[in-house]
Amino acid sequence: MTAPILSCSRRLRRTPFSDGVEAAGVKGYTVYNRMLLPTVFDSIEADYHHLKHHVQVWDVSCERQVELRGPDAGRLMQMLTPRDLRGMTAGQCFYVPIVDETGGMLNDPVAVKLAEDRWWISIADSDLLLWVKGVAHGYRLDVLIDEPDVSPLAVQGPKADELMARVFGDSIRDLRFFRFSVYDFEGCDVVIARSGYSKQGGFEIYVQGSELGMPIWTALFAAGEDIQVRAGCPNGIERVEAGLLSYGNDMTAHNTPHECGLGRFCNTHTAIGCIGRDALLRVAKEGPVQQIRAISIAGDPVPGCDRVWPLYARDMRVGQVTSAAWSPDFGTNVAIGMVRMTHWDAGTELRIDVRGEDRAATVQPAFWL
Ligand code: THG
Repeated sequence: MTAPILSCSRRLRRTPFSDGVEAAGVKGYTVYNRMLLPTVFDSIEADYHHLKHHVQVWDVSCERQVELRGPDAGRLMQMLTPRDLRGMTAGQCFYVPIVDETGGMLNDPVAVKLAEDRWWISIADSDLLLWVKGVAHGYRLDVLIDEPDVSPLAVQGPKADELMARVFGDSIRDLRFFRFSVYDFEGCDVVIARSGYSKQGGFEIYVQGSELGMPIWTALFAAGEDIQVRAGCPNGIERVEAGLLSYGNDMTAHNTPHECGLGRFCNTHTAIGCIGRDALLRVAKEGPVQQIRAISIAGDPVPGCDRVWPLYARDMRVGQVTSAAWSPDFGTNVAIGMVRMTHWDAGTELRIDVRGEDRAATVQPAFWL
């Protein structure tokens, strides 16, 4: 039987770079924020090796921006997250858990502070715009909220600095991690941050205006021919090795930031105004009873993880794996799971049900990258 296809229509949005992605031979997509997100070009393993040795250009337009504009923009931003934003200056990016009134995770975006009264929330895969608009309306805040025509294009890999310097000038080498600045591209101002959904280093270009998309895409490929630049995408192996979480897969609104291992991005005591603050103060005092862990799975390469794989200690359910892949560099299956407190210590040996197949799984002391 051949695999079913995914039918595309206008509801499944193309991006400003879709023509380039298709010309580069994209072999698979997922849907993210109702937009196309490539998942594979050559093979996931070949893409992985290339990402770790060269440089790739990723169409991550699906990381949509929720823009906050107006006198109450900063106040609203702090209502959304338990991370204390008082020390954040314009030019900085913060990875911020977004929580509801129960402390449940609604999204795990990157907040971009453009100015005191202007922010972008670079969202993961959930309809955060609706929550933000609802909060602003309910509290009668003086702020405008919309999804602007901004599409991130990531440049990731060890040669990212070299490629970006060729297109945007040598000064981009001085940009610090999770900072952004404005650079010139053919007379247009472009916001570029040193960030991205890999641990290989690189940048994210926030392309403002769809018509600027293909010119920037084409310029990057023209400039990087001799350094093996390729079209790529967030890599399913590398991001698990790195422990980069995927909202909707590794956590949902049923999880607190502490369960997700995002306690280091929470300052719940000082994040005055955060909607989930009281709920989080309660759970932070007790501590979570389950938490995200790196997990190895023994045996042959596992299939793609398209559903929860239950974790057991003998016959007792103690957690679940939600992302997994064969790691060529580490010679084992790497995975991200949520494990109950009684069994989350490093070295704990568990069993996992991989689509009906019983395998050995081990809780790891840390992620691999
Ligand atoms: N970049 C931008 N927007 C995004 C993502 C991105 N939106 C969707 C999704 N990715 C949001 N999720 C993440 C998850 C992890 C990180 C960024 C966004 C990340 N984490 C680093 C880490 O955990 O090591 C660094 C965090 C830090 O030190 O502040 O980068 O990738 N624009």
